[in-house]
Amino acid sequence: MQTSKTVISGTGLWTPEHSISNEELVLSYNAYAEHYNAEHADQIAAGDLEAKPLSSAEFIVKASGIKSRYVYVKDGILDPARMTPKIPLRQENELSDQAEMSIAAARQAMAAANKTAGDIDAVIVSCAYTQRYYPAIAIEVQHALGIKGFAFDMLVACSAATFALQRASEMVNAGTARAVLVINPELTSPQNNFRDRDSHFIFGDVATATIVESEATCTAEHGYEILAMRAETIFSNNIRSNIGYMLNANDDNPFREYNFFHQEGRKVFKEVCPMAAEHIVGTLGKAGLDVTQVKRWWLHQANINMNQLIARKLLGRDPAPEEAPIVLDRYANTASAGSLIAFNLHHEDLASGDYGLICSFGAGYSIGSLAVRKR
Ligand code: CO8
Repeated sequence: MQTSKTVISGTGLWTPEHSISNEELVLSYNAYAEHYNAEHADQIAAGDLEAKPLSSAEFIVKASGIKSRYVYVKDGILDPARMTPKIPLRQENELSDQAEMSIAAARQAMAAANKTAGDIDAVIVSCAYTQRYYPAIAIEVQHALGIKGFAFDMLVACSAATFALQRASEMVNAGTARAVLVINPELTSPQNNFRDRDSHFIFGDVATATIVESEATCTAEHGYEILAMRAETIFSNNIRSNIGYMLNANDDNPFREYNFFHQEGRKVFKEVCPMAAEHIVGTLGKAGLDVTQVKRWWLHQANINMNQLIARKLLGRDPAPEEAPIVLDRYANTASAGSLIAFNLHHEDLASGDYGLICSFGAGYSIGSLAVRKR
C-alpha cells in the first residue's frame, strides 16, 4: 500500500470526428490487394512473389472485436493508391498535430479536476510515438496552456499511459509537483500499415488526459485514490516498429514493411494474457485486495478475446459488461489510451469506497497497472 495518498482527479477524452468502419477498410484494402496481384501476376505465377491475401470484415470482428476506429485524418487512408492518411505538413510556427489533440483532452481533464494552469507543476506527454524528437510535445502543450514548471515526453508503447500515471503519482508524493497533467495523444494511423492484411484493422487515433494530485488538494467530484501501482517490462521482439532517426544513415527506406508496426499477433496473445493476469493479481495483493473486491476493471483495449481470457483467468467466469467495459469495438486499439478511454467513459457511476483496477499491456513487452478506490 502507498504511504501518502495521490488521486486521479480528472480525465479528458478527445475523439476524432472521422471514423472508418471495417467494411470501408476492407473494401479499400481488397481493391489495393487485387490491383497489386494483377500488376504482379507474372511474378506471382512464377513463385517469385507472394500474392496479397484478401481481408474480411467478419474475420476482423471475430478475431479482435473491432467494428470501427476513429482517425485523425481520413483523407488518403481508403485510397488504394495511397493507403495512409494525408496530413498537411505544419510549419514550425504552427501548433503541432499531437499538441492540438493533447490540448483538447487536457482542457477536459483540468475542468473535471477543478484545476487551472496555475495549480499544475508538470506535464507528461506519454504515448507510443511522438511526431518529432524535440522540442518535446509536452513543452509545447505546457506553453500553450500557460503551465509553469516542467514538461517532458515519454514513450512506452501500449503502457505509456499507466507508466506515466505512476511517475506522476511519484512526483506528487516526492513533492516535486503539486499536480501533474498526463496526456496520451495516440496518433497511430501514420504508422499503421494499411497495406498489411494482418494488421490494417488494428489501430485507431485518440487522446486521453488525466490529472494526478495529492488527496489534500483534490476538490473533484469523482476522485480516485491510488492504492497501489506496478510497472513491469519483459523484452520481446514480437511487437516492433523500426521507424527512427537512423534510417537516413542506414540508407533504408522508411516505407519498408518492417519500419511500420508489425507483430507476431498469435504469440503476443498467448504470452501476454497470462503475464497480465498474474501482474494484476500482484498489484491487487500490494493494495491488500483480492479480485472479488474489484467493482470495475478498466482493461487495456487491444482485443476483446484477450480481455475475456484475462477476465476469466481472474474471476473464473465471464465478466458482466459493466464490470469490464469494452470500448475497442468503436475505438479499436488506441495503443496506451485504451484503458483510460474505458476509465473516462465508465467511472462516474461507482460509489464512494468502490475499488477498481486500470491495466495496460503490449509492446516491450510492458505491463502497467493501478489499483484505485473511489473517494
Ligand atoms: N482477414 C481475413 N483473414 C485474416 C485476416 C484478415 N484481415 N488476418 C488474418 N487472417 C487469417 C490468417 O491468415 C489465418 O489464416 P490461416 O488459419 O489459414 O493461417 C487466420 O485468419 C487466423 O489468423 P491469426 O492466427 O493471425 O488470427 P488471430 O485469431 O490470432 O487474430 C490478432 C489476429 C487479432 C492480431 C490477434 O492475434 C491479436 O489480437 N493478438 C494480440 C495483439 C496485441 O495485443 N498486440 C499488441 C499490439 S499494440 C502494441 O503493443 C503497440 C502499440 C503501438 C501502436 C501502433 C501504431 C500503429
